[in-house]
Amino acid sequence: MFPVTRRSALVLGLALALPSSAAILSPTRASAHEITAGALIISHPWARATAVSAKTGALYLTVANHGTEGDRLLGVSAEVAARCELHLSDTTGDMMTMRMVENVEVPAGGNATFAPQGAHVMLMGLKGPLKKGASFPAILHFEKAGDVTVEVTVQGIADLQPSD
Ligand SMILES: [Cu+2]
Repeated sequence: MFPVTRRSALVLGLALALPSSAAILSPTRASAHEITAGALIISHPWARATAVSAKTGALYLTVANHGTEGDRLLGVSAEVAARCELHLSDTTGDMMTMRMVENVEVPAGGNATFAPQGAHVMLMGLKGPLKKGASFPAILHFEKAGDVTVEVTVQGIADLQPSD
């Protein structure tokens, strides 16, 4: 519990005065890096920093589906890039290849994981380098959950997992 001061009481009053529809329509922020949208919980959206001249980058996140119906990630939009593609990675020996897919399944009771060396959201035509410590918004387009805006944190260029 936070100490009840005159100031926090005022803030609380303001929050209660907001129309209740706003609370229902906007995704709930459970923590800074976990966003709930309907049956989906999106965690740790992050991207790797890029070299100054790089034209592509990669965005990673985990989508958990707590519902009883499957959903699908149909695409992603981010202003930092000309377009985003959904990519899967295949490793044969020490060769890694990427291929674009139309959508990524988020099964009921399961999840879709985008992580280095696996599936990722490819940022094509970067408008500038992604700098470590910065963040940018991205909109995830789901078949059932609709559009969900997340804030993507830029981490180190060689990081393998989200840091928070
Ligand atoms: Cu790729």
